[in-house]
Amino acid sequence: MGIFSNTISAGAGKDSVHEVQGGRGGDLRAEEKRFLKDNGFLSVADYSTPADLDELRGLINQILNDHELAQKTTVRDLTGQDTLAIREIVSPSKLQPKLLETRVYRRAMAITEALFGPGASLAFDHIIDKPPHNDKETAWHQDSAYSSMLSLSAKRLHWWVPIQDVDENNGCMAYVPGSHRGPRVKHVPVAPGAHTLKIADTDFADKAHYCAVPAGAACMHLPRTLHYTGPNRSNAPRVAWIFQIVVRSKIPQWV
Ligand SMILES: O=C(O)CCC(=O)C(=O)O
Repeated sequence: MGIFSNTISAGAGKDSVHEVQGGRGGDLRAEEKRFLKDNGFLSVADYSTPADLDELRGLINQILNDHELAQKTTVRDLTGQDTLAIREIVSPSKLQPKLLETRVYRRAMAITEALFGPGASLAFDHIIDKPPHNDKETAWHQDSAYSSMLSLSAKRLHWWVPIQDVDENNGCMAYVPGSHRGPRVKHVPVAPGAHTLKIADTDFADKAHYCAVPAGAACMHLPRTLHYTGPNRSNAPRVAWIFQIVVRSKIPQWV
């Protein structure tokens, strides 16, 4: 795959190669790759151009404003209660396939293929919406806790793209550096009968690195990286589109 500084090439497992002009290229810089490999996460502040962000925001807001959303896809509360304090909208790209044509997504495909090789595809996506003045946290967890397949198919990169600025006050991503190299930790449901999992013993939390980033930035992590987002104490919703990209392989590889 050809990667040029101002051009994205993302074959995405198809024969055709899409190209997008503008913005940063379709590959990480050498120091970013090193950081991701060593720490199991990376945030890229200059990921989107203003036009890229407008494109993404428009599509996400269309979904959020759809009053019949709950009839079209699974909408659930990640707190395990029925308050929608942390609203998860499952598979938004099935509701709005144009999400997969955005420059934000195509650049992510190109970057994932540049890291792991050709044949990247979408494994899962969701939107997480934390309403304002909200004391609920997305508990510490590893994505690999949700499926042993996720540990085995380790050529995966999990992307988190906020559509507003984020910091510790409104629930930015926090990661424990180096945790991608550790074991899969024991998880328990966040509430009795809940789908969402958490790690009960969070001694490691004081080692966390909080990624305060602007709207349209990209945070990314590996399947075993320990991560968390805090409460949204701001006056505005905190919304992120999250997508997991996989290059299927029998051979695990951590980057
Ligand atoms: O947005 C959030 O609150 C949590 C996101 C998360 O846990 C993830 O992307 O795996």
